[in-house]
Amino acid sequence: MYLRYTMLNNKFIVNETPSYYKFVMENSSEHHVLKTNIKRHLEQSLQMMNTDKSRKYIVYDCSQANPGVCGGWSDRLSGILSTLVIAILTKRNFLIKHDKPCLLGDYLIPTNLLDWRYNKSMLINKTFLYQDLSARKSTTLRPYLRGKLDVTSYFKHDVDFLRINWDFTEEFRKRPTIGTEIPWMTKLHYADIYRQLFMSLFKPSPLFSDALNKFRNKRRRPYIACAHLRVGRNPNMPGDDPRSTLKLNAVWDYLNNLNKSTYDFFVASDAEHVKNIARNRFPTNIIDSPGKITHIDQSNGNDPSAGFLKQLLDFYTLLDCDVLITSVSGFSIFAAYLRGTDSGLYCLASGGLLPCSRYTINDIFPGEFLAPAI
Ligand SMILES: Nc1nc2c(ncn2[C@@H]2O[C@H](COP(=O)(O)OP(=O)(O)O)[C@@H](O)[C@H]2O)c(=O)[nH]1
Ligand SMILES: [Mg+2]
Repeated sequence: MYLRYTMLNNKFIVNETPSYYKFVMENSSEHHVLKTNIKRHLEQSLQMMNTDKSRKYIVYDCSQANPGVCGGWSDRLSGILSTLVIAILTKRNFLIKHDKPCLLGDYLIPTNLLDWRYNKSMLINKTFLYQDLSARKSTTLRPYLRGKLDVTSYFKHDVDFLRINWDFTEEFRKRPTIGTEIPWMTKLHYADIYRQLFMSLFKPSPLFSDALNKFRNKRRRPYIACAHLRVGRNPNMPGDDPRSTLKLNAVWDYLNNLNKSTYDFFVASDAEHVKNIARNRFPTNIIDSPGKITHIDQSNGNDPSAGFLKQLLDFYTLLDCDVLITSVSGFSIFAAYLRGTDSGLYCLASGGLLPCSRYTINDIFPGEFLAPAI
């Protein structure tokens, strides 16, 4: 994540970036002790599940077999975290069943910490139930999550499939026993939880690595400045909610002031017209990912798998940028979290462009990105 590709004699070589040094500095302080602890605790939680012989399962479900929305990429990552924590609390194995719109495992595969892949043969001779707990459908579950009622009694089947698109961290933190059940949950900011979670669960599949490398080979300059500009309802996403207008000129002015012989530009967006403006303004600096912009929950006539791949390429690219401009979106917020550094991070707020941090981004972009306010 902290490697940079530089052109030398027409070949790309890999260097360490300024953000790498920032990373080393951040990791050489008290920060490091805390983060090492998180990593250890999270790994312990995952390994404990690996050795659990109860043969009972909690499965994050975003599958075509069951009804209900999964939401976009950040909704899914929130749901995966909440479901994983429920599995830890109920001492069950954790799995992911994701084939909407395509198999997650085609693009992201497990690390050696936890094999989360679901296989339907595990249902033989088992009782199972699917529950849609997305959107506002989790009211009954919540007292169990916050420890008012015994959470193990809520899940009565050998295999419980859950569709969740919220982060329930605030509920889990209300459990009087959470300090011993899941110590890392009590201490960390969302940014650190999600970064550790993502790195512990996922790595690119060979297919996705190839796609990432092809895309990275488009790089021509040593630095890359990126923006994620989420517009909301637009011809690419007709089913989406409308959002307030972005101050795009602030972004173009910022990019225009960078040294164009040393920076590539990458503008990710849910709206083609925004990308077109960027292409027209910076025709020689822009690089782009292949495929049509597609919401992963509403394909709008596009090839859903190609749309899923494009959004994942866009997301991974945002994690590697020397400059990252974010906008009001879970997609942006998660990119800021997982990037693991605040170096070159900006938030396109209602008043314009602000330097920001992965620890303040939720305050700058208020809204129900992780959990509902109720
Ligand atoms: N390819 C692509 N898709 C995007 C981009 N921004 C949003 N999307 C699509 O919109 C979905 C919604 O994203 P989500 O993470 O839920 O963020 P939010 O709805 O903006 O809070 C993503 O999963 C993508 O399918 C983008 O920059 N590139
Ligand atoms: Mg969303």
